Amino acid sequence: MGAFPQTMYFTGLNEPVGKEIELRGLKVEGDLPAEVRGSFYRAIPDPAFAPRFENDHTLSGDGMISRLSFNDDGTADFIMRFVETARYKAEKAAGKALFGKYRNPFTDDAEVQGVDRTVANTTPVWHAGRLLMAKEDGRPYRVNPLTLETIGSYDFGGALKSETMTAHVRIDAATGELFFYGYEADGQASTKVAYCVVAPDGALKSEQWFDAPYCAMMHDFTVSENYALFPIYPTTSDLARLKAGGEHWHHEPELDSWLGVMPRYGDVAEIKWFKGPKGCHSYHMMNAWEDADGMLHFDACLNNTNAFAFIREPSGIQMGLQDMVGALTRWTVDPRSDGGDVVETIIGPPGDFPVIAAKVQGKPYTTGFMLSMNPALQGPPLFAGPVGVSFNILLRLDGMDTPTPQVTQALPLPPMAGFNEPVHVPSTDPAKDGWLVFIVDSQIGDNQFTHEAWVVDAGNIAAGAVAKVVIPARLRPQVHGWWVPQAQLDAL
Ligand code: V55
Ligand code: FE
Repeated sequence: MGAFPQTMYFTGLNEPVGKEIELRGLKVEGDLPAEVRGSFYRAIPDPAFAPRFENDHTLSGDGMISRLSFNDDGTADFIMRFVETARYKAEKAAGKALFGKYRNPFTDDAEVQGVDRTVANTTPVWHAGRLLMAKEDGRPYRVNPLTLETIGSYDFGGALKSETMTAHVRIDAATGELFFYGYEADGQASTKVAYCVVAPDGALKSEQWFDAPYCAMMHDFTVSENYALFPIYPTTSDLARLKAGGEHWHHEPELDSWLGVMPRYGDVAEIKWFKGPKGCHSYHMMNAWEDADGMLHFDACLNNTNAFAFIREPSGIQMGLQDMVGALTRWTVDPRSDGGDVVETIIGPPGDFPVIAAKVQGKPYTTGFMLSMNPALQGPPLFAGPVGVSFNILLRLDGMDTPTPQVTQALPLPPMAGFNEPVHVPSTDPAKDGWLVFIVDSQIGDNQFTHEAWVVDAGNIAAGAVAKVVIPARLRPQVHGWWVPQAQLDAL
């Protein structure tokens, strides 16, 4: 077996681990709130085999899924398994990597041509009693939520036509419907986007295809009470480049961004395109919502370029992390108009991994949470993840339904420590804000790390963890997570 490249993507906390884990009866320190009963699932890319290309990076890693569950006896269990994708199984049988570059099938070994090459590494999605490990370049894999055994590639019982499903779905808590899309829906570098609505029972109710203005990395989208909103940022793909063995994505600073808006139960022919600034990019949106005047607000963690160096560099963009400018940014449009330009307002700090309570998805909302960098940190940050440095402060924002949201609370970490994306756990008391659960990684020595699950009161994040579970195993950085209440697991 070859060695992993000694780049930032495979060293330090990013060093591949490749171990499946089963830890039972872990001690829960502190006071675990009674309503934090359920399972916290996480998606972790972790390549089982050294890549065939030196410039490989985090996003190609085989999907691992972990489950932290809180037990009746006051202990916790932590299990983690590979998602046994067709790609993982083929490489395991060969004892080496067979697939080539990130999202470039033209660089694969001839023997795996036509084999599903998705790695199911981005988000554990829970809907209608099914747990899906999603990655935007393919269809999701269904996983047993109790054992984490892989059931197989999932296509909604044969109903889904799209070859892809996003890792960023939206669920309307009031209707129980799942909204998602798949881009490059019929192949590499295609402009075809499939927009899908799934009934609360898991049946695919509708799938409609439309053309994006160009083939863009459509990582996330939003749904408001009445509209579906599709952002297009100029990180683009090109079939000729792929065939020549190039990178899937280049960022194009001179290209316009767009926001496509359509009635969420409407026809894709009704999409109106609103123009945004050139060259910007966002991975994640906090929410979209309609105000009393019918204006539509789209709140995203926006940057002046793509946050990933492995996308900027092949694009010829000479920009370091220090040149990146970002902010929680609101695009406002009138969905009754025929298009035009978005109205852009900066409403919060730079950062990413926005989190809201499931019940305010798509609705006017007061509170959001996000991760950011602490400008007052007294020492080095933790170097890890696809950007190279971990977020080290958790922020709470209030007044999200006003033109001037404010950061009202913060939880900073010490130097050499970083957050993974929190999940929100609702409170049974509607007057309370619920809880945030997440893993904190800390570097304690040369290539030595600790990993702790923290439970924090969403109404008082500055107080820090009310309960903690030390995970006695080496963990790689997570991408996204999901919280599933115990009652929904008991109902299986
Ligand atoms: C992201 C992650 C991906 C991916 C594309 O975080 C974008 C953004 C873990 O995989 O394939
Ligand atoms: Fe994401």
